[in-house]
Amino acid sequence: MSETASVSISKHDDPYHHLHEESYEQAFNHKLVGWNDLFIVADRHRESLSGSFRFVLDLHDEGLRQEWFKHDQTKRRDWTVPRDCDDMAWQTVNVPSCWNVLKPQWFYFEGSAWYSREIDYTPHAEGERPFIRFGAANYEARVFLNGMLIGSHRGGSTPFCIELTQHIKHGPNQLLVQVDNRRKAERVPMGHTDWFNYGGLYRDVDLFRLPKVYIKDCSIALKPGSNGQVISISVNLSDPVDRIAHVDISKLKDGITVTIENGAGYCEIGADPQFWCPDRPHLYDVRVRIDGDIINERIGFREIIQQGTKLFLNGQELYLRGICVHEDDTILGKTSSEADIRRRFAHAKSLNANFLRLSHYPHDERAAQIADEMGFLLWQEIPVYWAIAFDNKDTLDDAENQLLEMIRRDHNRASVIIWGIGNENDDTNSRLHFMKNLAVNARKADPTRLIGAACLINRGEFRIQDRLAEYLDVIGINEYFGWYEPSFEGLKKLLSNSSPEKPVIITETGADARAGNHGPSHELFTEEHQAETFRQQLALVDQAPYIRGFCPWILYDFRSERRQTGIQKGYNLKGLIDADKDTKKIAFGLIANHYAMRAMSEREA
Ligand code: GCB
Repeated sequence: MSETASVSISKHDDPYHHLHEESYEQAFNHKLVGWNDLFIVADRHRESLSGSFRFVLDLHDEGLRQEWFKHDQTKRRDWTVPRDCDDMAWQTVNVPSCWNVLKPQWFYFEGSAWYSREIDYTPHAEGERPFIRFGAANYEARVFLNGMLIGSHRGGSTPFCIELTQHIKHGPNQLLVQVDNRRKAERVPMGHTDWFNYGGLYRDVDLFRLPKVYIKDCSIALKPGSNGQVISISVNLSDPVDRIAHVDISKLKDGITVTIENGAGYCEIGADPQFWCPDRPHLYDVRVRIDGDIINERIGFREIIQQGTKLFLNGQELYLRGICVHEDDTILGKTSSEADIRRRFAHAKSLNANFLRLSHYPHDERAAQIADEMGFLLWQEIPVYWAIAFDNKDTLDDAENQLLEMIRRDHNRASVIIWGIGNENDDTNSRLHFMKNLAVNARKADPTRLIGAACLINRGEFRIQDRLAEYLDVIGINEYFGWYEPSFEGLKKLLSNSSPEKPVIITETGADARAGNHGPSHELFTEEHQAETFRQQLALVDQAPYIRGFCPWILYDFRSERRQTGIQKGYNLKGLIDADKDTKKIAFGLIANHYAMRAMSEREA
């Protein structure tokens, strides 16, 4: 029996119902879209839906509680009942963007916000299937079209697609998107990170018109273990139909046919492609065609393998001269312009690096495309960062989905050689189970790349030791000797106590320095101290033959609310370059010289 003594009245007729309903969110936790809803974008024509949106912050989730998305467009003077939402009166913002950097009073906002715009739709072809694709929304998004929830998504850095065919009408359609960037204990990442929690639709939004049966995914790569002589091609269609796919790899092999049965086809062909590598990033134009659909990709053929403690690229021993980078900008926040991405790679080039760790979440998809063109090797990762609810099945599903979305998005990019499945996670049983699952799934989804994680060391015994290593191809180590642990004695012990069976990359090391702050090399936060830390690090690390890569933390200073001293002022200052993305610190030159010498001695060897 109800505890409230009121007459029974349907919630739809009760104007006060939402005031007392605390489980309102449940109604919106379905229609989850994920990795299997993504389609290959390649060079497909996209109609941009980015640009001007109406926007409002929604601190109390009134939009969900009161179902704002059901409102029609009636003007205020014609309302018959009062409303708390009038999207025609909201402010206008430009998408993509992070709301935090649009207005000073929005800087710290963590919660729900709503985006609204019209989509004017007229079909171009009979039977076309329209899709909306979001480059990313941090963290959770719920998409409503014409008053109905049509899809929701979790995960702040991967794309998602929703088919509109059943929901869109000819003429104007009302699109509303709720984006929620609240940090939650069961999410990936959870509450505690060393980067800023930007919110919003911060990557592009596009409309795609796909044919009735379309190429959903297609992967073209050297077959592992074939000595670079076999190319494997798999094609998956949107529907379980039989077709023939025609594949042309320009200047290599034309007229390849792939028989597709029940929506899936696979073939292997003998070939002798020119390899893709950082010095000669050769890309082939590849065309894949079925009756009614066609895509063009640019593919580099390369083989990355791990053998014992060594890495080989196209049969050549490989050392990774790396640098880590975040997506962070004083003006744009987490939104990356193409110019910004190109500047990162240009700085990496002048550092004489051949490798970037795109930390700590999947970066803008143009990063891997540009790395393919410019010849950089990449580590891409998902934000399984520090503490995660490792024993929560729902959290594992979320992490797995983000991993598979990242792989789906970028598996044709030659530059990506390592999928990172986590960063500095405590070696507990539940974490082992969780991350072992991720490793197994990543390998199954993509056998052409290595699996890595940035691990912690055994602090008690100063040894490289993590039970997860058994499931990895590459062991990343984050160590901060010279900074959080001022003495280098621990690093000496660590290096001599360890005899890993797999290659180790120093996935992070560094020290904070404020650009322009000079002083003696023992004084913390000076450029001299940072440079000296790297000098001593490199001198020690270079002696360990199993260390096959070095990745300073980090290219640019970046926003982090954890950093609140008078010198940090909300910034992590471990960049080799200031947050202005221009002013180089002393350490930049030191590492650039070191990498140049290393590259030269490798060429001479
Ligand atoms: C780490 C984390 C990274 C931090 C860095 C630091 O180990 O992986 O996200 O920003 O240390 O500066 O402390």
